[in-house]
Amino acid sequence: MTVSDAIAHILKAEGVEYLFAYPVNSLIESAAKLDIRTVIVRQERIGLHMADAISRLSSGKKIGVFCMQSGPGTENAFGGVAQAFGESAPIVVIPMGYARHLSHVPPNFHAYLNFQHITKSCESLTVAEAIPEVMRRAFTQVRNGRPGPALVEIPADLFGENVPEPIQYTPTPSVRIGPDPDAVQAAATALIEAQHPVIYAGQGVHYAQAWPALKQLAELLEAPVTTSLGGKSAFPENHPLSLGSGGRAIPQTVHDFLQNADVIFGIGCSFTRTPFGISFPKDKTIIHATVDPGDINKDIEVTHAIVGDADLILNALLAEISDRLHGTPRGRLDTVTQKIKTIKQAWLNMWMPKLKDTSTPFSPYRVIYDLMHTVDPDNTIITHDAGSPRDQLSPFWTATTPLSYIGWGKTTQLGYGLGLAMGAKLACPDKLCINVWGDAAIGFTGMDFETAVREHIPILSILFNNHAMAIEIPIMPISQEKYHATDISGNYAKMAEAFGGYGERIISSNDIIPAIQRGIQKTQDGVPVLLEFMTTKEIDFSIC
Ligand SMILES: Cc1ncc(C[n+]2csc(CCOP(=O)(O)OP(=O)(O)O)c2C)c(N)n1
Ligand SMILES: [Mg+2]
Repeated sequence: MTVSDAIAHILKAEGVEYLFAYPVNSLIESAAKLDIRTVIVRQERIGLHMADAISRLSSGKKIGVFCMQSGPGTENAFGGVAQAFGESAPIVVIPMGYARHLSHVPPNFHAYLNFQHITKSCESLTVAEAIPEVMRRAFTQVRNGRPGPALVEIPADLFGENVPEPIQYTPTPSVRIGPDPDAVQAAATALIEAQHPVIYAGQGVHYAQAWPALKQLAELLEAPVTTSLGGKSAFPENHPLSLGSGGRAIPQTVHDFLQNADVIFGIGCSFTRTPFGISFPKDKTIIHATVDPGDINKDIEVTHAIVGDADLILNALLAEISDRLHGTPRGRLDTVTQKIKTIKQAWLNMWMPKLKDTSTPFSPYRVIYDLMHTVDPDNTIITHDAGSPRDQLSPFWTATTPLSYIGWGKTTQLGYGLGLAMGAKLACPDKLCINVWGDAAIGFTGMDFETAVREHIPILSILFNNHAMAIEIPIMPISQEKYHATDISGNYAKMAEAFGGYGERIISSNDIIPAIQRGIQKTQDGVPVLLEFMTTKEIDFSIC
């Protein structure tokens, strides 16, 4: 069996259903032989983003895989791998390398050398018979500990070489790390003694599928819960204890409760300092629970640290705290939830003029509000893009069920959302999968709307077209005045139609809801939809 066929067999054994790819890479043919569905994209980034969504939406149980050619294909994939690394997404990337006699000859691009800093593991195959162990190492890395991309480069001359049969390959395990009992005791004491605890959940809760345990602990402690963008939807945002999520823009509730907190309990999070996440107030008792010891004291000084799987940690804390409280909450619920309700209502009232804007062009906030009240949130998966659409969507979107929101922002590549929505639709065909983006973002990856059409991936794409990079206007006044540096243009509804999808341009606020309803119907008929909303150059964000 050739190396290429052996890899396909290993992918099959690992439960891989899709191979996202861009030619040339002989794995494409080998995968198709074994009925692994190949999805050919229009540029490498999108294939990586789709693979990323497959992994995220299965909590890392199904691994997204992408392959591409040597040289340009591998060079062009850099952004997608870097984004997956930034977001700790567990994907396997299989570039073809130059033939071994050329691998180290300049200026040939060597994946092994160049992807070291944006992968969890990075290896180049040197002899054919090593392929089972090389793949075993890669899959073990993506399935265990902190997730991240694993890269296996296959030099072009090795793809066709023979691997001794039978191939010895056992699918790799996923092992949960349990917490130190002493650390659990200390954290339980701090949480019970806290007068104003706040729980901050990261995407580790999604990967551990620790949603029920998180809810139980919050209810037992009667503690409000916020999340990172990556953790958004880990806790139902329609729950009376939900504060909403934290990104660059945050609901007032997140700000006020964190300022007044005495103890902040971060679960399944890295506490990474980023402009696209919460800035935590100083002088708080911090309990940091993470799967990666490398996170501890990285950005924020912690009082108590617990290392392990989020579900095991939460269950250990639940057992301990429940024991100490004799299984019953202490009667704080009404006070806490009433305070959340009051702050939330005042904040929403302040934003209502924008959320219900009737002007022409209308505010993007109006589209978000109408979208949220038109879709069935429990059966929707939504993602933002970089820039204003993220900061407009994330504070106001109420994510009700786990993994119904794909949040990101450790790095913020314009155009990431489209591939995520497409991958989400493949992973969850019965859900309405939406990406919300601006006209700058579509400039990066919009061509892959054609992939959605060709591959029958009926997503709902919501575009805010304001013919500008509005968010940059305040910081580029001279270049804008002299050379129109923040102006951009395009008719993207026509583009969607030209690709064979459904496109509609919406100019009046009265047409927003009917257009969304038409769009949803089209997706149910199997047609990808792009709704192009002509919006204001809105740059007011909920930055508290
Ligand atoms: C690949 C990449 N390059 C540059 C940026 C910086 N950036 C963030 S948002 C933005 C402009 C966003 O414009 P648009 O999507 O049209 O939203 P608007 O502000 O107009 O609502 C830019 C240039 C980025 N996030 N990603
Ligand atoms: Mg714009």
